[in-house]
Amino acid sequence: MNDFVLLIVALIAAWASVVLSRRRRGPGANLPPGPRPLPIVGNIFQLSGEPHKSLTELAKTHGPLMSLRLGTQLAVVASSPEIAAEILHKRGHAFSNRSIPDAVRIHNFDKASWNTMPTDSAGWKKFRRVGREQLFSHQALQKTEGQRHETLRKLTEHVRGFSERGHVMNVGEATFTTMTDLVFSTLFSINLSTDSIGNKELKEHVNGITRYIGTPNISDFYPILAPLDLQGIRRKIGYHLGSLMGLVNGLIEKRMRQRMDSDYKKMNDFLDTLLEQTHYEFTIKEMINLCVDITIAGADTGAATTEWVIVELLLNPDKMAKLKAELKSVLGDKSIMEGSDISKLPYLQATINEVFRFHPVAPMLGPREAGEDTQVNGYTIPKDVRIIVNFWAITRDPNIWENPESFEPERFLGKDINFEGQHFELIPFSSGRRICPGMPLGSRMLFCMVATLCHNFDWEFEGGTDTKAKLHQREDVFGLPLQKKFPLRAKPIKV
Ligand code: HEM
Ligand SMILES: *[C@@H]1O[C@H](CO)[C@@H](O)[C@H](O)[C@H]1NC(C)=O
Ligand SMILES: *[C@@H]1O[C@H](CO)[C@@H](O)[C@H](O)[C@H]1NC(C)=O
Ligand SMILES: CC(=O)N[C@H]1CO[C@H](CO)[C@@H](O)[C@@H]1O
Repeated sequence: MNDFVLLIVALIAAWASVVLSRRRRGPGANLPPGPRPLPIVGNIFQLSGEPHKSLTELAKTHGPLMSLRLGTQLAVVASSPEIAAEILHKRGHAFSNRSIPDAVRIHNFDKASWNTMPTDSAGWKKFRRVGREQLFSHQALQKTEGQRHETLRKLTEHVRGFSERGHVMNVGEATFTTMTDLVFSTLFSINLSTDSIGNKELKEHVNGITRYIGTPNISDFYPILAPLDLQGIRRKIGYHLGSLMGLVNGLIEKRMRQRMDSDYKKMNDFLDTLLEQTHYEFTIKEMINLCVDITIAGADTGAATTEWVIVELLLNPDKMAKLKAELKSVLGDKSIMEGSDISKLPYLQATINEVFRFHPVAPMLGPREAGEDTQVNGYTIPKDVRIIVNFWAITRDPNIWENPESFEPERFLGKDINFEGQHFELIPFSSGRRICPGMPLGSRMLFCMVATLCHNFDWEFEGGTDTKAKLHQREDVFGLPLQKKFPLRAKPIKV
């Protein structure tokens, strides 16, 4: 963070800090322990540009439930499976609202977005219901199997092009295109061709939004300064969000015009379902937000996870060989995997579990807020406090995982652990009321993308087996999702 800006901010905010901290930390407050806050700035300087890692370090000293002061804001951080279960599950109701980053308070998006509405609002319940019924249920997923097959076929064609030319490719870009293609074909029956300009634009907007949303920032630490938008984050997000909303709005309007034609042939996709208005009754604004929400939440997360899987398999050729052997024996000549194959592929499942542990794309899940004063582990968490479940700390805890710093899919073989939210040592999609609704679709697509890329191609890092090429492969950049610092560039070789 820019120290100069922070200094100015600190001075302006001084009075607020004093007033608020008197009110919040009054006598009788029984807050969880935590690092001593400095006057005014609190513990901000103890967070680096990689807050998930700094918080993991702090928890080693202060324990799995600690409190921090970030500017004038109080935050409570959970860093163990037991405390995560208390917060997400046992006392889930009290902690189910989002703490909304200042950055998304724009275009009124936060008022009607799936990701930010309170769980007891009619809007959130409606979004949740339409998602469950039309996109993520077993039945809905069966209906869209063909679309996934088609996007995977396009991915294979795209990669084959590179292999035939002997070219290196950017793997994350291809997986991102595949995920957005899937989202757009499922929602709007639209074909994004693998290299069209529209897709570049889309990626720019989605990345522009996700890169800034996850980052803690001054406006969040000092809400009274938020209107000033000192770092310009809200403006940047606003531009990208506005563009994405405009794009989706255009698609909806076009469809509405088409539907007025007497010879309109029903598409029977998600958008048609929304427009039928039979039992959901969405406003146009809600439809736009819903589709934008799904695009933002769905495309990057799945794409980044797939990229991490390929990176780890390239760094661990023996694991890649094991996976390829399993794929060969189960899929044989079939080049594109289907959802129903997943259960026959235990090593693939173990590999994906290990990547969810080793490279969780949402290392601190989604930020929450305490709805009322709540007792957790003998401490009182006051109303309105920001709640962070630091899943990253859980993934790196040697008391839970043997050799947490090494990539070992084998640790999951024969173990009854899955990522669906019942095992709190592995919660990449979170758990409880607000668990990622896209998990059934996201995980299925992830399995199929990884299998398709590994079954049909051998891969080589750009620069070959040179160790320098491998050196920085595991470095990440904080954001939502947690992305690779240097994009994976690798050469596919058709098998
Ligand atoms: C590997 C893929 C994915 C991962 C790891 C992931 C993870 C997460 C996490 C950790 C949350 C926050 C939950 C919480 O607050 O506790 C979340 C929320 C959400 N995800 Fe996902 N997600 C993935 C894919 C998807 C996909 C494919 C979709 C949709 C097509 C999706 C839609 C959403 C939505 C709408 C929310 C907001 C839910 C709410 O606030 O109520 N996600 N996801
Ligand atoms: C998308 O393109 C494929 C061929 O690449 C075609 O078979 C399919 O019908 C197209 N879908 C739509 C909705 O245009
Ligand atoms: C969530 O937020 C809404 C609206 O601000 C509020 O009415 C509700 O009490 C909150 N619920 C919880 C559990 O925090
Ligand atoms: C802690 C912090 O200041 N995070 C980010 C705030 O936003 C800027 C971009 O505007 C980032 O560069 C900072 O890392």
